[in-house]
Amino acid sequence: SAVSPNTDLASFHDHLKKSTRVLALLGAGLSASSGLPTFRGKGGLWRTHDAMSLATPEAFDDDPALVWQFYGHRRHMSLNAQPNPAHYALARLAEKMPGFQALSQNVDGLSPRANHPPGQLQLLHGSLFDVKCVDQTKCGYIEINYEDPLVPALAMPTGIDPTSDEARDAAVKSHDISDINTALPKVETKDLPFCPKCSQHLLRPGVVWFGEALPTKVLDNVDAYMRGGKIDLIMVIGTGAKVYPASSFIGDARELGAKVCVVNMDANDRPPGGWQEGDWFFEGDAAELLPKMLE
Ligand code: BJW
Repeated sequence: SAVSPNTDLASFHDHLKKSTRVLALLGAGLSASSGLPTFRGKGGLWRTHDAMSLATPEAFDDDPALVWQFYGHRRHMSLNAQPNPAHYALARLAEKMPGFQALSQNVDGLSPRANHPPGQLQLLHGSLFDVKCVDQTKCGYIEINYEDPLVPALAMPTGIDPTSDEARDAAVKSHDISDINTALPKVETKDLPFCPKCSQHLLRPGVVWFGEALPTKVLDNVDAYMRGGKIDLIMVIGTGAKVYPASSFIGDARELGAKVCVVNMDANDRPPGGWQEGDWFFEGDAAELLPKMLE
């Protein structure tokens, strides 16, 4: 489009100062400088494992061991990562501004660990540390669990990241190039975590997979916020904004009057529908930019 975004920090500060109702849509780029890979970025998480092949209920039905190894690895990396200055800056904004809500697509637990007030943080895609029975209709068991490994079988004995270059090189070296999972130890279904309540079904990560609905309570909270009147600003931070329904909240906020401010390493990652008059774009690492933007 002919519209190009504003890149001037002073005008953003002026607008933020006048704002009382502000949203932030958060994505994997927020946690990138904490050392957690993004989904679709360079060297991304799913370079050797296709997103669609692991983050779906069908994948879990087909090969629960592979999917649990993937999530066991993600839990391990997240627990060993630290919140960065952007997580803390957003948590401080929430403390200062009661009308600020962060809508996070991240499941890594870093915003909660930066003491972001829980009432002002909606975890759209759940959490790696919620663990639940696959049968949420009859059984309904759910627990919060930070054990690492969750069960002994999910310990990675070699310490090799199954999605790493190292693992890929090992697979290539073993001439088993067709099977990039070579570096993964074989895990039997019986050694995976089972539900302690019904003793019948496997436990699964409490995240939202493709084709699944977002948590009802979270969607209700977002709805209630959107019904609360005019919105001054939505910040779109470190997300490709390609995954529905999270991405649709940007347009919803625009319709309620919000100006859009994108913070991203990649200038090609525009908001859905493109730039509009009055948008801001700040290019770079969220961990460096957010503290300056929100101070
Ligand atoms: C930096 C940075 C730095 C890097 N600083 N920036 C066709 C059309 C439209 C929709 C659909 C369709 N086909 C299917 C759908 C629906 C589907 C969907 O949207 N698919 C699209 C891919 C097309 N959506 C769903 O299925 C959703 N459910 C649903 O629709 O339900 C309907 C329903 C209703 C009622 C009953 C039943 C069903 C569910 C979506 C769930 C998404 N889940 C995942 C996995 C979560 C668990 C896990 O973590 O494994 O969520 S997918 C994955 O994508 C994850 C992320 O939260 C999400 C978003 O990714 P994100 O955060 O944007 O990451 P990246 O990597 O894409 O981007 C990183 C960005 O950061 C980049 O821009 C970088 O440049 C930037 N960056 N370093 C600043 N330092």
